[in-house]
Amino acid sequence: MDLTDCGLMEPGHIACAGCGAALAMKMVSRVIPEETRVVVPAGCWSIIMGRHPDLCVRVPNVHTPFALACGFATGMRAALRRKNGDSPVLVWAGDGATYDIGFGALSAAAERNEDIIYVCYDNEAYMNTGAQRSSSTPYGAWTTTTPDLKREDKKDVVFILAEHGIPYIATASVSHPDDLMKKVKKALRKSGFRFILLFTPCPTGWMMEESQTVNAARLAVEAGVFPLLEVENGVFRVTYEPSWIPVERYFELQGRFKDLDEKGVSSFKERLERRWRRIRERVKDAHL
Ligand SMILES: Cc1ncc(C[n+]2csc(CCOP(=O)(O)OP(=O)(O)O)c2C)c(N)n1
Ligand code: SF4
Ligand SMILES: [Mg+2]
Repeated sequence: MDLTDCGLMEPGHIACAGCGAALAMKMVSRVIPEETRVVVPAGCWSIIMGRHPDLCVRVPNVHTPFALACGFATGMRAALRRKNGDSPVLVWAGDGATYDIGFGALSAAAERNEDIIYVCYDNEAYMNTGAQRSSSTPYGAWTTTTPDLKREDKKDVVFILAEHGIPYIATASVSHPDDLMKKVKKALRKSGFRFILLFTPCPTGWMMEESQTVNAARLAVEAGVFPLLEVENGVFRVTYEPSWIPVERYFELQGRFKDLDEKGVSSFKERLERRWRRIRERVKDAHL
């Protein structure tokens, strides 16, 4: 990847140094057309985007409350269609907005198969308000609302959305930019409700060196913690086979897992194996 190519993003922005969500937008903005309407529910990106006219991405964008993003995008796409416009409408939402507070509206828009692209930048907590747990936060992670570490699993939003039978779901990571951009391009070529989950480490909330963002994302993929997948009309495909490095190498980089003891690490590994068994089952089903 040519790191000097910022796509539609301006060279400066006000995210924390090493922000994975800012890096992800840099990649996405290299492939979306300039006329893409971007809908941003509350989250770090409400701030990062900047104030008109000093926006850090050269796209028309609108800020909405959490629960309104999908409804707003639906109406905007309908209005554009009436005007014979073919511009894509893209929701750019955090995990809190996606997995929790906006989930009802997301499910409804997916069920109606609205013609929008929904991208969730997943940093696994409510970062803009100080790292509170979301249902995307993984088991064993420290957040300000799980001082004794989270005891529940990360919600599997890919499986849930797959049950909606939407045309396209993909997961991608900032550690694999070509794969990420390829999947966004593929989503742009399709119509109907498209969902992309982007793994975007947050050095601030994960208590990690800001230089380690891409490294952490890569280790998450190689340890199988963040599977790279595509689901087309309910059919699962693993797009990258992890090398199965020990999950401890991923944990080591971050402060949020530092209190997870041996028993906790074994439990994390068991959960991971269970998750992959479910993925493999779905891939196998696709070949029956
Ligand atoms: C209904 C509602 N509840 C709470 C808030 C406060 N709030 C603003 S941003 C935010 C965090 C959003 O988290 P996420 O969607 O994961 O995005 P991130 O901040 O991590 O980028 C919260 C809780 C709000 N704006 N609206
Ligand atoms: S808190 Fe995290 S997600 Fe938010 S701007 Fe900083 S690094 Fe990015
Ligand atoms: Mg978040």
